[in-house]
Amino acid sequence: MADTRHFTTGPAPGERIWIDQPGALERAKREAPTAEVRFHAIDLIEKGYTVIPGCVPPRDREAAFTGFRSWCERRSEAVSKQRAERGGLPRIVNLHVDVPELLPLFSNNERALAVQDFCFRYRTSAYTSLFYETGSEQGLHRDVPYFRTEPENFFFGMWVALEDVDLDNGTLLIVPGSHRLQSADAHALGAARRRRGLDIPPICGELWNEYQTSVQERCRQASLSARPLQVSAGDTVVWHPLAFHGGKSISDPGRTRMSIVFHTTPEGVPVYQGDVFFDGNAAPSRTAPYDYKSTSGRFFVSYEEAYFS
Ligand SMILES: O=C(O)CCC(=O)C(=O)O
Ligand SMILES: [Fe+2]
Repeated sequence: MADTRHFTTGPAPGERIWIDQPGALERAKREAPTAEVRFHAIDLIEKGYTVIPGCVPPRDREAAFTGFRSWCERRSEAVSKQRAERGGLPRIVNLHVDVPELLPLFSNNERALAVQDFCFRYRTSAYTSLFYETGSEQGLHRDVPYFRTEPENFFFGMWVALEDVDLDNGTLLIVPGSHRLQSADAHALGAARRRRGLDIPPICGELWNEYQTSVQERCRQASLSARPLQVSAGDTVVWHPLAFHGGKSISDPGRTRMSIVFHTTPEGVPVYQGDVFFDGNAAPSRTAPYDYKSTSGRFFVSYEEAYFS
């Protein structure tokens, strides 16, 4: 079922996602196909994220748990080793390629897809996923240095709660309005590193920290702070590519926070990392080199297998 596609539709070079352009609110009100899509598009434009309640029915969540558990059983040695060494199961990258029961959380999540299709103005595909047994407990950040699409800012975080999330089991944290803040100039950060004789690798802790610290500082100046998102199993959160977000630490160590986040793009949009994001001279191709597969009429990038990260 591998389908190496080169999509001929998709954003043009230099195109900006319409929800970031002047007049976006009016356009959302005018053009949204349904009241629900209008509501969530306005949320994304104004707050930089939206919570879509009750998107995934219990049977899809149960199938996801069963698929996850049997994947763990098939790899019981590796799983036990990870749990022992890391003090818990680390996040799993692209588990959806090994566990087909996870795919409907993306492809049948029609209400969340309708919002993204409308906000992209293109059909939504899945680029990667992260499966969490416990919360990420990750500091506040923007995803853009890891997901530098061409053209820029054509992705969403599509995060599905597989169980209820409250203040004790590691909610998502999001800073409302942070998607509209300036940051340090990423190309200037990269150029400063080059002047010190260093290269710009795809993943660079130093540039990442400099960039995220600059966003944190802008949030402080604008008096914007992080909000914990308490959600119910089956809810889906969609965030803007520039939303500043992270994961709260789990205060009840006995609990889990099962969730999966898909990073979505319009079909055929390539995704680069820091070597393009921080390099003003990079000239990325606008053609995605990936093999896509399809399920229920939706494309997702296919990978060899899932891995711990
Ligand atoms: O699930 C979380 O806690 C955060 C995940 C995240 O930051 C991401 O997928 O970009
Ligand atoms: Fe993130």
